[in-house]
Amino acid sequence: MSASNLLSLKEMTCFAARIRLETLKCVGARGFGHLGGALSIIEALAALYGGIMRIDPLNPQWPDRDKLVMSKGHAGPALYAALALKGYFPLDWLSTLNQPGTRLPSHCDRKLTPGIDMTTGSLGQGVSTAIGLALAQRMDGKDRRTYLITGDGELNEGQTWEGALFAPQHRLINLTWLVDYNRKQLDGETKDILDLGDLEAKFGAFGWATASVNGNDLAEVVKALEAARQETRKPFCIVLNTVKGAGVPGVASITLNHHIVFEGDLRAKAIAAMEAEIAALEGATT
Ligand SMILES: Cc1ncc(C[n+]2csc(CCOP(=O)(O)OP(=O)(O)O)c2C)c(N)n1
Repeated sequence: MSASNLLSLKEMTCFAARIRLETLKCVGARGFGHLGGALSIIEALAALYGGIMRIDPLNPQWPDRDKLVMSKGHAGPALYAALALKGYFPLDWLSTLNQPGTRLPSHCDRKLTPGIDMTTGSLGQGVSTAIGLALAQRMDGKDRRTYLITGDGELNEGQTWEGALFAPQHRLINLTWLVDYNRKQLDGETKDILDLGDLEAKFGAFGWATASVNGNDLAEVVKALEAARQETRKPFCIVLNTVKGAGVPGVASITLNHHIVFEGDLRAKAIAAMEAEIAALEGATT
């Protein structure tokens, strides 16, 4: 898929809603999971898999593909939902999340799941591996990009700042780093644990080209990703200002919604609301 295959905003909005619904069903099938931080990055995934990334779902190992490192590997269910909807594997795999024998573990594993480019879960390490992939693409003379998604709490890891220094020095213009600035981490608010302050200014000072957008607004996310693709001098960091639990009020309103029990009324209402939203969206587009 190339940039010319970019979905329209309406199509992408439906795609995002479908990713959100399948994420809810996926975590819902297990009854618990990392739902808050999966929901906050749905728009980023809808944009990336809605035409920004050059990929071929029928050939997940295509050597000329763009790559994604989901460094916040606990958000695997959202990525699995996007991959299943793109046809990398059957949708019914989603109901096997984190169960014995599954191809979909709670954290991303590139040896188990078609379409997963890097194994992640130990926070911070995805920054280094994404830099390695971007460097390798350049050394191979490929005009390809690597996309990296980290959390904001993940930036507590010193390793991330080593990567933030390395990429601009080595002019990794094919690397785009999306920071999910949902302002919460596992056990509280990021500002109370290690305050990141003005992240865009920090990355700018490290030598990155930057954008700071509403990360749950598809149009803004797409615009920033297109700007990243046009950038010719610096790696690009997009600060996604998001809501942990975005798009699902029952989850967003839970103060500590990093890893939650998702069953009963909460699950039923969330899934019904998403199904109604999709029916309305699809009704409006036909
Ligand atoms: C090195 C490491 N330390 C601790 C953890 C446990 N852990 C998993 S998720 C998480 C919080 C991450 O917060 P953030 O990056 O903000 O993720 P988000 O809120 O976007 O889900 C922690 C501490 C881990 N996976 N890896």
